[in-house]
Amino acid sequence: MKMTFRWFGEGYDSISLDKIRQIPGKPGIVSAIYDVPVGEVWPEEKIKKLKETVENAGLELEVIESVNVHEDIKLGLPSRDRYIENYQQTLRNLAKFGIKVVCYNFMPIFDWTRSDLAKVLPDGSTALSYEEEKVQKVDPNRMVEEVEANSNGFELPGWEPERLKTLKVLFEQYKSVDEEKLLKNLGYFLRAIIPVAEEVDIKMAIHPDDPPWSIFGLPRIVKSKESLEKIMALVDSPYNGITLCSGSLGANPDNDIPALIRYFGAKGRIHFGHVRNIKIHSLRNFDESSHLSSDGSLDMFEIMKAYHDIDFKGYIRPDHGRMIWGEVGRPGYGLYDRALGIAYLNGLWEAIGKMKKVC
Ligand code: DNO
Ligand code: MN
Repeated sequence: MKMTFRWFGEGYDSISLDKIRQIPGKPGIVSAIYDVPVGEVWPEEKIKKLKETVENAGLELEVIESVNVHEDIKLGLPSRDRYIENYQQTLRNLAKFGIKVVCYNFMPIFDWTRSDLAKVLPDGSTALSYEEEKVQKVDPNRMVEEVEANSNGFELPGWEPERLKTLKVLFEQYKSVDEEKLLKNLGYFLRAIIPVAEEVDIKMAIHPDDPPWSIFGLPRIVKSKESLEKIMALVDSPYNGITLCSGSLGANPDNDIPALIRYFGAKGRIHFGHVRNIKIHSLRNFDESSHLSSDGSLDMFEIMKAYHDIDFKGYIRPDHGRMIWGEVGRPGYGLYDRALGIAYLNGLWEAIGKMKKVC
């Protein structure tokens, strides 16, 4: 297992690499390029600069999260071929700089969705939270305004103003795309992308839908064991893999996270693990909690044990964290709680390994 930490890049993240380097175990960096419009090729010079910035700080960059997929690809429009070619070229460019894993998602229009970006928890910390009633009642356009107003001036991944400007048109276009069609469009994309990924040795890792059920009437196809199985079957190659996000999939209690890790891990299909906890209050209502098992609904020991048992050699990162100790920053991506998450996950990992030697 290689522990990592998401960093949004110079000018996009208030946390410096110097601080990340001081987290116990010195995690690797997971990052992306944000000033290239979705669908365009990531130029070599920009990738080189990112790589050098990370390495000059004494850290490693082997994982990209995310190379976003243009909506025309998800919608299956004729223009998709041009964007797919660009995506192939981006992979080739990334490979030249030692990138090993590319995370992406196939969620229509929105990346993750929450009803509250700063819900005050009983201990005074704030966290991202999801209440089904609030989300389903809201007009998605209003939601965009609220996200912008509450994001502390940061541009949140998946909520880029650029993309959101065209919201109405997008909703109209998705009227003719059901889950079956969306899966077909993913298949079309993967059949073009995976051969390139194989050629340049980059593992593709799809991130589950967050939350893992339909919102705003949009189709969702990455939400359960069955749906992941279908996606894996679209192109039968280890390069067609998964970012197993415990907090996303785990929001549906029917998804048994340790079992999913064992199942897809044994097939060599998990390349990236997002390990975070959530507290489920009732069906489709949850808060993001600290990573600690007893603070949430997921058993982090069982999750880390499953990774240990499959001898996981891929990358892991704490996912979102709460805002604690007065930190102000990008919702979900503060330094302190994620660093605590790393210390805890590393602690579990060490204990699991040492217990195995004793027994
Ligand atoms: C949610 C987060 C997401 C993720 C993207 C990946 O659990 O990890 O923001 O980064 O959806 O494309
Ligand atoms: Mn995640």
